[in-house]
Amino acid sequence: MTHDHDLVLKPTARQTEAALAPPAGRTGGDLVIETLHGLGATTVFGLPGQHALALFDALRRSSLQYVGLRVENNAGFAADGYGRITGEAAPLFLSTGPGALTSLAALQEAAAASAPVLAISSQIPARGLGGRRQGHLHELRDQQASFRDVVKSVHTARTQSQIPSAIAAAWESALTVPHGPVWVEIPADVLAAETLLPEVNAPDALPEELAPRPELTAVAAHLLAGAERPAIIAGGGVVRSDAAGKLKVLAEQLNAPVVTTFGGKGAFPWTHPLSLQSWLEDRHVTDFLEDADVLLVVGSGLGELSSNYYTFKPRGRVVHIDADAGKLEANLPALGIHADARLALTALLETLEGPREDATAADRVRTVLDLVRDRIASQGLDLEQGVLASIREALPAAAPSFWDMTILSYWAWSAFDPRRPNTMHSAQGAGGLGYAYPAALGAAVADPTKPVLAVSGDGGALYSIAELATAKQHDLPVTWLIVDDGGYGVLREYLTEAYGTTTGTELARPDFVALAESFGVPALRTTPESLAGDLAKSLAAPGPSVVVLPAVLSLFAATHLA
Ligand SMILES: Cc1ncc(C[n+]2csc(CCOP(=O)(O)OP(=O)(O)O)c2C)c(N)n1
Repeated sequence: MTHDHDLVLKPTARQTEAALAPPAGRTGGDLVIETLHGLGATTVFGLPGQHALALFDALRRSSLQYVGLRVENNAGFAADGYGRITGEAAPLFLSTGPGALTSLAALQEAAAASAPVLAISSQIPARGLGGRRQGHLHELRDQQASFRDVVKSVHTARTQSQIPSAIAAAWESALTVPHGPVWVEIPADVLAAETLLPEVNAPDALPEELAPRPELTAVAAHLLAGAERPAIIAGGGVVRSDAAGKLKVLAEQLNAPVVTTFGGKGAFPWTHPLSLQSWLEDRHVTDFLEDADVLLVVGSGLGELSSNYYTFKPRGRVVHIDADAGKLEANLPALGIHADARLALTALLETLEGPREDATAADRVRTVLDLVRDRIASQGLDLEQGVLASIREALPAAAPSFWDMTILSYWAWSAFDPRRPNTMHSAQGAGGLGYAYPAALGAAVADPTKPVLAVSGDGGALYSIAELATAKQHDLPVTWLIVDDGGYGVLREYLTEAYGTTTGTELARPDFVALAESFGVPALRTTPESLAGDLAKSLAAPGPSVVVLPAVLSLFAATHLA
């Protein structure tokens, strides 16, 4: 059935005039750029290659800002950081074969964290597609196959006329909830050939809304209204759908305590009387959640880290809202509601009638948090808590922070107050090392008015050390805190715990301060005592900086192993 009365199909006079007289010297690369521009992109991340020359050459003719990184994996992380901060699809230009494949780990994180990244890669010339082994440089038998398991959707443009549609479809896919990375590939000859096609004008891409089914929210609202001890687990979906405000109103109306997952940091105010913060790796919190008679899980898949390593066994009814249908009931039987967190919370607020009174909720929350605090205090980990407190003191409330797979981050997941929604990010989705610094650079590109903090260990820092050059080239206001403990500290702990000794974890390192300075990036060595002041100064200074903290930090004891 068509609804052609709804559409204006006749080109305007200006569209016709422009279409009949396109500028000369355009290529397939220009069609890509014009489509991206028409879709609203302003910034492109990437790294050029021989097959992608026309793509990069077309950038020169456009108003799009280009930020080149030094390794494709880092470019992917930068696009992820940009996508998380802006909520817009972040274009990532890659070349065929090795260039494309080097981005895979970053795209895995974007997929796990639902970050909208639009990867556009070159491909061998079209006549070689389909597995013909013509022996092109960078040739893979089936390049797409390497990405299909990682990204949300794969799109190919075999001809120039397919370029606008392929990119618009990919854009739509990246921005339909759950957001995620998508993959477009275009053969080198299609990109390079001069085009006779008119300039791409107003391409359409309308991400789909995912509203909850009313019969399900009716049941969910009924359960919550009648609960005696309701509780809420809020995940990254709440932050991504910009629903922290709705969640706060709902929690207050229900008098329901809220715990935020590591991906959902900032979804609920840390110091709110109903806030259980994010102490998910603590048995006291797990016990509290298990005791809820109705548990609302919103925007979290209740995976390993959100379920205290799958030890969490709720006894009440579970209402599970998630935009990813594959995650509904993947871990627990529940009333599953396949929906965007914001729309589902809105539906619940519209359905619930009046507040649920509960004079004890805030007291029960305080009791649990006291138990958690006492347990941590008994472990003699003052250094770690002091370092986290210094970072919180130095970091402005609105400034984003990006955390690598390092011991201090595992502390921060549970213990750091992010102050605002969508300010604290890590690679907790896929767990790929080297995320923090390039993602922080992407965030600084997205909003250069705020300082950004990246936190890495010495091991993770070496994954992205080359990006000091990118930070310098674009004068990005990122302060990089490197905690140098002489090796892969967390694996040193794990190996020693499991086998009594450690192997492969001790690392020779550069002098990070001298190295940063050689890139033209100001750097200093600090101590736990001077950290707060040194960080605050570095964050307040314009442009990039590095702060190195030599320290051996320990993890807190995990209760799921007890
Ligand atoms: C790409 C990738 N490779 C390997 C790992 C395994 N891994 C997790 S943490 C870690 C060590 C991190 O060391 P460092 O950055 O120095 O931080 P620390 O543990 O010392 O605090 C490694 C190798 C990983 N998560 N990702």
